[in-house]
Amino acid sequence: MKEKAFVMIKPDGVRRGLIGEIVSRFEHKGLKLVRAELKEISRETAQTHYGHLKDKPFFGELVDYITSGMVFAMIVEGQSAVTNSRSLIGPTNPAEAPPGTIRGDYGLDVAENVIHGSDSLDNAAKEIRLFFGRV
Ligand code: RTP
Repeated sequence: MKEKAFVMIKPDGVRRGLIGEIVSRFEHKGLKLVRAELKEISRETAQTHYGHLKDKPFFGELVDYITSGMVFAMIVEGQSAVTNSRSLIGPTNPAEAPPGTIRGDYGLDVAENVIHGSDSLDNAAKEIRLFFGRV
């Protein structure tokens, strides 16, 4: 089934020059980049995006990190785009992410873990609206 997923290369990934490498992994998999923007996000957007984590002790640091530089926000489209994006990305903690996944190959730190991908179709729709407005 053709779906749209929201994917975002976080500021550490952008700073380290990983945009091209990461986009090509999605393209090689067969997911199509249908919208993309390099931008800074406001603290308000970051707080909304990570609202489900607002009671965590690391919430303040997470908002600082995600607003610390440009992010590369993307909409990828294709068959089971949400599930397929998550499997390309790998588990939250790069230490547990297998080699071959983006976090497994490019991350070391559970907080600064290079990339975000929506975890459900519902959240994908919400995140696309939050970052791109109506598309
Ligand atoms: P994301 O939303 O960024 O794709 O990550 P996720 O679903 O794999 O993980 P989630 O539990 O929603 O956590 C969101 C982001 O918070 C940061 N984090 N820091 N310091 C910590 O222990 C910690 N745990 C999570 C990571 O940047 C994680 O991706």
